[in-house]
Amino acid sequence: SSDKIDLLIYGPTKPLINNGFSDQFVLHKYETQHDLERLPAGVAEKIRGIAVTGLVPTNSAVLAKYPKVEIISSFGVGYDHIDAKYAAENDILVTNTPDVLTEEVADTALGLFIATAREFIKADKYVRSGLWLTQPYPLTVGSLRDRKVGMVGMGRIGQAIARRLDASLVPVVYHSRNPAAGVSHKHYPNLIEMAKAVDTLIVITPGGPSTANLVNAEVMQALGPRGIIINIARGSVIDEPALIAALKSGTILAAGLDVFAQEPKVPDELKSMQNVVLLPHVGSASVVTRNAMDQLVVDNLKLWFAGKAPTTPIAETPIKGR
Ligand code: 8YV
Repeated sequence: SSDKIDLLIYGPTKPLINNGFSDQFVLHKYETQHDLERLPAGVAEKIRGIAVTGLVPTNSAVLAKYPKVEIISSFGVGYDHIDAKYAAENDILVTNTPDVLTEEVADTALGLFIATAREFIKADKYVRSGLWLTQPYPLTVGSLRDRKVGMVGMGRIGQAIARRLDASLVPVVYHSRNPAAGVSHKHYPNLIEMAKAVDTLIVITPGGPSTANLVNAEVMQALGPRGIIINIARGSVIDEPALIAALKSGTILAAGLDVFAQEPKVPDELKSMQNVVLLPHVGSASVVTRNAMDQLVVDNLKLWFAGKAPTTPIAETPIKGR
């Protein structure tokens, strides 16, 4: 009946989201932008909320089809796949899923850093191949013990990574546009200057146009031949062809990558390199953390339609005044 609330569930299927709503809601589920074209006539006009369940493009061309949409509840802390400016201009509230994934992503970042520096994946292959029977594994050139980390980004996840590095007695500094409140580590307004002063970059800054190719050839040159780059943010933040060239030429030593420019496509050149560790975008991908993220996507929508303030609005679309 007309008092039901029509929701578009857009993106990969998530059982906790599909099963999270009472029969007060009518769910319309579409996985891809191509699938959306099969939405029956008249439905788009009724949609009042959208759950975006993955990194599906939710640009103004998509959003313009839903004149009555009030809220977009997006899965993931990063929302570079959503046109937040369009949402703000059109009075659409956008929520994401921060906090519940912070420690998980920070765990992954530290693990990826150690695995890259200490060659865990190569060493694992060494055991399996039986080579250990012939001779011990060579000492690793990489170690956390003689490193200094420059964080590219010092938001909630960056600070959780820095805390882990503090506990590990690894010196930390950071680059971000503005100093982060309450952070005592040294701030570098200039990324090149920081890259010169450290030998490791851990990239944990939002994606999108403002950070596209932020870590470029010049930054890699400044980092130098001991350089290790860990990316747990977005593939777009690093100039990927420049990274491949820098790894090949020895401009830097190694890289640990959880994210790529054209996921799930990973350049063959990277796959054939021995000095990289490659993960399939699993920073937050445990059952416990993903369940918490799914639940937050559901809760934000339910709160809104119950006339309450959703928990985690993005900065561009504050709750105040709604
Ligand atoms: C998800 C992420 O893999 O939170 C993010 O920003 O990148 C990950 O947690 C992503 O949202 C895709 O589902």
